[in-house]
Amino acid sequence: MNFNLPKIYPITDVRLTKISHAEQVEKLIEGGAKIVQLREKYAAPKDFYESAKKALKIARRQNVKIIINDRVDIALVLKADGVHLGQDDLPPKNAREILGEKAIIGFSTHNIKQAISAVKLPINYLAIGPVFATKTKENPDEIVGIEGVKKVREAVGDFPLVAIGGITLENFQDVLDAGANSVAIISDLLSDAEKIAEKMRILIGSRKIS
Ligand code: TZP
Ligand code: MG
Repeated sequence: MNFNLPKIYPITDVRLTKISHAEQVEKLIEGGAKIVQLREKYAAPKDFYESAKKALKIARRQNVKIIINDRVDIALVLKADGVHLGQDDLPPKNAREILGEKAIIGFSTHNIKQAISAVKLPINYLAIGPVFATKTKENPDEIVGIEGVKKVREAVGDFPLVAIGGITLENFQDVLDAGANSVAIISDLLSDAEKIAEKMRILIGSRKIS
């Protein structure tokens, strides 16, 4: 279940960017993304399937991994690289049975207790968040802050850890310094569709914006 988690983990959002998942993936790859999660909370499953298929085709050409949010069925049928599941989604154990040993399975947690339980599951990484306030997620859990990331890191040893929620080009390095292997970012990276590739490059180069 070993998997090298890229430092920057972008997640798509069609409502925010007003461009397709495939176009977002294209721009993110142009900026150097090595993994992208496709997150779709509003489209019909058929439409998400169709748009994820296009995004996956682009990612495959560039050897970039695609993780599907929520939908194990879509990940399976498209042979995506994996799935990202929340506390109320299909349990990781069942997703593992469906997708097989090679699939990357990520699992969201929102506090220390959930994070400690998560390391016993057949997952490749766990996510903790929201770290900071976020407008992207409906009904977000309580923010955990930088201190929360530090505590989770201490509690889970060297288990692959993604931090999410309110992470920006300004604060992402602090979150990595607190012990996250990777930062998942939606709005600060995607809010201006014209700047996606440029921001991705800045994040990967770890340079501050001027
Ligand atoms: N899970 C916890 S916070 C969040 C999710 C999906 C939203 C992150 O979006 P943003 O815009 O980077 O705060
Ligand atoms: Mg979910």
